[in-house]
Amino acid sequence: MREAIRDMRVRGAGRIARAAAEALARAAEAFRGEDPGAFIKYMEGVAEFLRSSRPTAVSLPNAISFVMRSLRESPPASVEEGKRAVREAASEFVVYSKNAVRVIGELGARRFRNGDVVMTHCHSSAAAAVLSAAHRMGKVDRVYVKETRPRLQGLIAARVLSDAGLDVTLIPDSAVRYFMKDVDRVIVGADAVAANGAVVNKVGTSVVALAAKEARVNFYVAAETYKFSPRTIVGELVPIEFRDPAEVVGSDWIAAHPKVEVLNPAFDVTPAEYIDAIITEKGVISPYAAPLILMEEYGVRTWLP
Ligand code: RUB
Repeated sequence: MREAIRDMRVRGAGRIARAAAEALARAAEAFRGEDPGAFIKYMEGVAEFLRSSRPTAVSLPNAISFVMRSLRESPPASVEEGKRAVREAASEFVVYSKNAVRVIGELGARRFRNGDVVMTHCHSSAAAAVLSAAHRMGKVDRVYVKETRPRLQGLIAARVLSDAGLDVTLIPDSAVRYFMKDVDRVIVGADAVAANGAVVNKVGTSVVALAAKEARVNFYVAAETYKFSPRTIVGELVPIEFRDPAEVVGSDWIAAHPKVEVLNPAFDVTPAEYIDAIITEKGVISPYAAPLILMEEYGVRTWLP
């Protein structure tokens, strides 16, 4: 699963989180032995290994911590009990996560008006849930989807939204400002939401936000509460993943141009002042209310794993 997440066969922050929870349950089942202490140590190792799959989507460590808390808070008396605790916590997370995406779809769709033309970036299941629900309510028919170089996740969004019945226009990333004048609202997903309301999402998101602000177009983020980053409460920054430059131009081109530096940041940061609302499963909030979500999820203590 770590390899599948690293090479993006499993991608998107929500899917990554659910896959990690399920991988913990599978790893627990595979444990052979009778010593609960050894089981916990083994699971801590698996958790650490999975946590290092990709650095940016905070849903990954949050999902892992959710499952591991079932062992930490009440240490099991037997390995069987430990396996059951992990299995139940993993399945609770997966059920919660899928339901959260559905609720976000319903809550988010209410923010749209009849005839709205929307733009999105990358493929986010949460943003797609909002667009599909808004379409079912007869509010949104047309959506601009950016191709999202270098990995072209926009093509996934284009397929998903077209299958949901929307009229999809696929555009190059560089055409975002050209088409913004035709757009009423933007919606994107999130890999992490910081305590200061900044949103980390697929690289290029902040450029869409800039163009939207200039054109006075509403900019929404669809994000489950497990994408809020507790570490940012104490001022830690969300690490931005830099991926293999070969994803940008191919390894042959890089080899043929040894003097050219090719960089491939996978995410960027959109500050709170560019965001009109964050749609969570617990309600639609201002980005400045991010600390309230973190407070509700993690309490007043500054929780660190
Ligand atoms: C995906 C991406 C998505 C968020 C939210 O990046 O930035 O917008 O993860 O997705 P990558 P979702 O393709 O590099 O994983 O709403 O599905 O969790």
